[in-house]
Amino acid sequence: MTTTDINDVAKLSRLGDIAVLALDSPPVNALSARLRDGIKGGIDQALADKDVRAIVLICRGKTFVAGADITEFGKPRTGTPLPDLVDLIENSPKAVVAAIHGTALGGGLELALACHYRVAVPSAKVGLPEVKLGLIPGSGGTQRLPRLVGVQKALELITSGAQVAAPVAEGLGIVDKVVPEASLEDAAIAFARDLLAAGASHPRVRDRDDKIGPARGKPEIFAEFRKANARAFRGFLAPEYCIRAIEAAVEQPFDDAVKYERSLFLELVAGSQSAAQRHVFFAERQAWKVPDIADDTPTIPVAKVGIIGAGTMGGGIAMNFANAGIPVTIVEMKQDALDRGLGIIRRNYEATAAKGRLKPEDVERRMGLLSGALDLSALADCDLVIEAVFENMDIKKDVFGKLDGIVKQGAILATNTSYLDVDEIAAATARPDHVIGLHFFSPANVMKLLEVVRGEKTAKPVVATAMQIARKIGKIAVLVGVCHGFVGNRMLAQRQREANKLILEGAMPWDVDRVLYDFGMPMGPFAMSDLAGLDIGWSKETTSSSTVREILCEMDRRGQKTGAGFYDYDEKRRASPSPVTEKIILDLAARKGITRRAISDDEILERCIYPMINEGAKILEEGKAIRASDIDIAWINGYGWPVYRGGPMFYGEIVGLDKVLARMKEFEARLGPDFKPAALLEKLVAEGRGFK
Ligand code: 3H9
Repeated sequence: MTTTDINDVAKLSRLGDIAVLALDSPPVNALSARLRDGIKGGIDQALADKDVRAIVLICRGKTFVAGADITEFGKPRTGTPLPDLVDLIENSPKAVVAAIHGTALGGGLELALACHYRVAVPSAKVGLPEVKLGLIPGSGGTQRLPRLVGVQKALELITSGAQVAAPVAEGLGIVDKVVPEASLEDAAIAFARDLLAAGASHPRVRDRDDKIGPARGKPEIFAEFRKANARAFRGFLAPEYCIRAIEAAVEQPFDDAVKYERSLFLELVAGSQSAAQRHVFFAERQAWKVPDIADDTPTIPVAKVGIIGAGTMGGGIAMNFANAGIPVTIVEMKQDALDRGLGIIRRNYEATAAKGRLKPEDVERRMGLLSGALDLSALADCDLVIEAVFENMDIKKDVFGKLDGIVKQGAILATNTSYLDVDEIAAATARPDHVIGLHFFSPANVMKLLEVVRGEKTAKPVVATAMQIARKIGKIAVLVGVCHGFVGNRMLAQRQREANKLILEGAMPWDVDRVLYDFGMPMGPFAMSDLAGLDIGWSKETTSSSTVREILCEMDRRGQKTGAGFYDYDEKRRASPSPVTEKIILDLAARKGITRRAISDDEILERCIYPMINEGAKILEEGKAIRASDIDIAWINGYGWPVYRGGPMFYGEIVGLDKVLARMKEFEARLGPDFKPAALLEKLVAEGRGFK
């Protein structure tokens, strides 16, 4: 065997008449310029070697090529373009076999689809996840995949970015052969030898028409797909571009359609949506990293969890742990509340099972991990106890004081408070270093975000354990500091305040909601309040008819649950603007001496969003979040901020921090100190910098 280093990431070996081009660029063999050059050099050399009759393309390390190198996007392009490489391989007169392990994703799968054959180990996965980065596959993926799997399947796979396991990929025709896990290279070489021995041709995917031909001249296939997915695709450019490129695969000659695909890709890669989604990709990975906590910080094994409170929150939290196979004891004060809570959890699981997303035996297994108790003493041997009781400082302090005396030393005591001072709660115990906030978002079994609230005295192993357990239960954790409402709710309060002011100054709730919905939020603040219930925190005894919400509650318009709130609801819970609310608003504005005026959509948006960005800047200057991108991750995963706008802080940068600051100053002059710019915002603008 002879081996040549093509460059530092590509090696070419020859075993008889088979050349093996091995790529080794950790961590994921992303197609950097160096790797692309290495592949080109290797293929050229193998083609020039008259003794080579077939080529195997394989990767070292944990995975086949996981895609283009995302860090190169948005920078000047260097090295061999991927489309050229793909053409070189597909048109190679010697058969090229891709040997896949790990994940062949994006440009990695495109490379493999240009090969004449693909073999993969059973654990391998393939997919075109570009859409998740606001892109479409840019090197023939939208052209070749439909030729192998058909139009419908290609639409599904490419617009979802889903990964397919090798055995399924074999059934779909993406992979030619699944080979034993432990012997990929040998099996790929044997596969190539068999091809040569059989004198097999080496087909090009581009020449196939059997799977796409039937869809030709049938625009309804694409129209129906768009319609069926309109909700999921709302606001995103990339899924629509994927559909157009696949339609081109069906309707246009290959070379024209590839050019079209490329033009769509280049447009998207230069646009703000993809920049936002790429930002989110890296931000999600960054959020796990805590600068002052080393990777080797010891963690506390969490084998058993206690939860106090079997209400909606406590029940949802418990499900996360049961889902991850961790036993949970739930403590409630009364048997009927406990039974109700456990009953709701069971119904939740059964509903999931009814949709086919959970096996009946898994329902039982998970329920079997949950036990109930009426006394805190049942929590003595838990490693982590999470309190999810009523949001009241005195109650929480009382609970923590008791827990401290009951739960074994070394265990973590966590509060699910959404606003309260974690340090004050910690001070009710003799182990403040083992107290932390774990702020779940409702519904806690569904929402991805977990704000991990680090108290002044929280020990590093406790923080490290919280981050680790968050990952284990499938959450995206953001580490935050103690302040009122932490990161998410503290910023939300800014938006809420402005929304309430706007409706008195001249807008209507449905105007504000429409603007924020069109911006990409799942719903506006008033629709959201109606859904949550307007009477949260409201009381008959203290109400004073001084806000629209109070007056609505006084009239028993408490939101969706009473059939009316800011909106009127029909029997199917469909909302319509309410003349009653309109009158309440007009009367209250008059009573407060406010002269109403026409308010533009732009003003609504800026007034709701810019103070949030400003508050985010204050959070950063106070050190309550580690980095701006963590704030973005919190808003995307906890509040449905549209991922294609990258989170509030990224959005501020897209708008231009100078513009945000200028508007804040205008609003401050006109509307008062609610708009006082954060010192950090002033500083960054003065220095011409962004949040990074
Ligand atoms: C594309 O291919 C476009 C083409 O169609 C057209 C081109 C013309 N680039 O996730 P992990 C880093 S678009 C650069 O923690 P895992 C990642 O940031 C691309 N870096 O590991 C992290 O760095 P750090 C289509 C990348 O085992 C480290 O690798 N492909 C890339 O949990 C480990 O990552 C995709 O969208 C990349 N492409 O999961 C696939 N990928 O350690 C994106 C990863 O410094 N990647 N890094 O934080 C993934 O989905 C996962 O990383 C993967 C591994 C499943 C591969």
